[in-house]
Amino acid sequence: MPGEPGITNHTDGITGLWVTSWIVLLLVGLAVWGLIIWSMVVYRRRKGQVGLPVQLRYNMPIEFFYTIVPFILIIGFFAFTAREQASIEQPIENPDVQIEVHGKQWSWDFNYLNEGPGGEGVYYQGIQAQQTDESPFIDYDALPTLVLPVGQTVEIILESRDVIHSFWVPDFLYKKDMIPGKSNHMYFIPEKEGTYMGKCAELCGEFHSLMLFQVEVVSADEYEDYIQSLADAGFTGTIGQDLDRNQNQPGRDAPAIRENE
Ligand SMILES: [Cu+2]
Repeated sequence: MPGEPGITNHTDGITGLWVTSWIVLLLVGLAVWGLIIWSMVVYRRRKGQVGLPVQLRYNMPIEFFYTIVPFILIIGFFAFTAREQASIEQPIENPDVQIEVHGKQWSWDFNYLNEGPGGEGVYYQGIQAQQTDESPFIDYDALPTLVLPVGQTVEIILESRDVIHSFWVPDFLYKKDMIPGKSNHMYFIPEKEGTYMGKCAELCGEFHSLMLFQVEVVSADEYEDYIQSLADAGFTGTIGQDLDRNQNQPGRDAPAIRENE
């Protein structure tokens, strides 16, 4: 459902599409419901009437009308959706921040590319949500956290280490699958500082429901501090495909052959 305006540079357009579609569809619904009720009342069986009413068919003007109008509506919905999606999917050249997100049963790894000492990247390895005995039954402090700088262009590269997952931040009004052996991309500008919940949106095994994370959109300074804290903790470089469960994906080198055998 539409939330606060201006969460990312895409959310207002998506909200507009959603709200406008509902208004149009409710108007169609009101017309249809109105006509149904009207015909039920006006043409109801009256006292003393027997047999079937006059049977009518082949009213060309009406049939033409109820074929053409839905067709125009469908074309309209398609065109506006395609336009919105094309603008969302438009790659951002040279994004300010490039983050590789690996989905894994049942958590997330984040590689902040070209950051940290020497630009070799810093990384964060998440663990699956920890359950607790009391409400809210999840230890939010232990959730993997993706940190993004507000107002900067972001590219998220989506990868999977095992099965299909889906990267979903509900407040961003967009989700995309993470498929083993294939890289997917998301491009956006986070425009409002805050903490947003994220989750896996593709049933991926026993603890799919605990495959949660948080997104923290922070100021540029706080973002740099966070990157520095990862570097200080020794999480430099990136963690890549060597942790993937399947090492025989298309486009990957064949497994190394051990010598002396
Ligand atoms: Cu998953």
